[in-house]
Amino acid sequence: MAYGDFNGDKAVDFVTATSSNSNSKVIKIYLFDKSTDDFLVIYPCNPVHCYGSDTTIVNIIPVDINYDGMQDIIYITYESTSNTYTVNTLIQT
Ligand SMILES: [Ca+2]
Ligand SMILES: [Ca+2]
Repeated sequence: MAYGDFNGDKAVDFVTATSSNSNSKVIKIYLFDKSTDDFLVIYPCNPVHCYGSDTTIVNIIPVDINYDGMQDIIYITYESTSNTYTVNTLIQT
């Protein structure tokens, strides 16, 4: 889990890589909605399961990659059959 303000409303949001079949495969962003005091859940990947059973999301790092003032996400995946780590990005548009 990592924290950041992904929609620029100055309320802290968070992002998780959730587990499925003991591996972390689904990235969810929880945006805090100040009007309802609750979180709105966003799945950046569609369909919900971004990766197959051989791939695990091992780390998530919120960062503004393109310096536009909006928080983006770097996440690292591990693919077990090829034994490789990959750095991936989710950039807000
Ligand atoms: Ca926010
Ligand atoms: Ca950005």
